Amino acid sequence: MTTAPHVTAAAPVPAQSTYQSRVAEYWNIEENPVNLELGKIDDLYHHHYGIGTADDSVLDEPDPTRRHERITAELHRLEQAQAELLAARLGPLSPTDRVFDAGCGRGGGSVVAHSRYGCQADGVTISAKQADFANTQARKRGIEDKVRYHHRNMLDTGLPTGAFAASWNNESTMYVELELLFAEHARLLRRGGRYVVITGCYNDAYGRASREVSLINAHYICDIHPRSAYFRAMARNRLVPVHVEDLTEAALPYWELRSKADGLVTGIEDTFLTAYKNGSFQYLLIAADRV
Ligand code: GPP
Ligand code: MG
Repeated sequence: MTTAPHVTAAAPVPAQSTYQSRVAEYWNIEENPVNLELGKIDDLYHHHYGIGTADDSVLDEPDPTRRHERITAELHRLEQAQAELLAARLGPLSPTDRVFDAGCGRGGGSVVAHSRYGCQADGVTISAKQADFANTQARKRGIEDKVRYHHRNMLDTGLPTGAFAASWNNESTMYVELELLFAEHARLLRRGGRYVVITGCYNDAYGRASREVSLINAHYICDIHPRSAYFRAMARNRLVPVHVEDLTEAALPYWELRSKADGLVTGIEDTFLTAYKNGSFQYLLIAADRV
């Protein structure tokens, strides 16, 4: 007697969900002057906001061209301060250490970490355009052997297990499920490694997501998590917070200045200011140890 071979066709699994493809599309065509003009000042291209006291005298500059240059430089200085604050929490690190930049954008954060510690960095972005841009920048700096960018999904990086001394998300967690994200960070980090996130989260004490939080979600095609979700998902993935800092107050001067920066505004500025001021939205840094 013969039996028919039992063939079970595996259900096709998309490498990237429709949502992820839409997000990639956004970043593949994104060319906001607020990102490109700030970045080209010193070839450090950031996709996050700024913190700290702003020098408002730039607004009083009488010459229009000079005024625009000074506002651009001041916004960049505040964004750079944010990147340095995050990088300072990653260490101590040595040149033999590897770090992982989840949602690396045009690459500025990895360059900041490498410049500070001499460490090797791997950045991952879902946008092929951003990965190409960032690798071109690394080549221009002559650090392409130390700082590499990959067009990959931060939830499934293919990078080696336990190989990283530190990792971070700088304003990129709102694009992914936190449980999946932190499982990947916990896999990549060595025991005792450091994870740092800076993020906008909605405030559980306010209630649910406010109108402003929903507008921010629609603007960037993201899904801002509540503050509680971070701590729950970290606890379930071997990430133990060692430092938590509310940066909401420190974020206001950047948004006040950006809202007056003709030619750089994107239209989301007043929404951020309202969301921070009405208490529905918080700008948070969490540093955690991988145990
Ligand atoms: C800024 O990137 C960050 C995001 C798009 C993620 C959303 C962040 C939250 C805190 C909700 P960007 O620098 O590309 O934005 P923009 O073009 O507005 O400067
Ligand atoms: Mg920006």
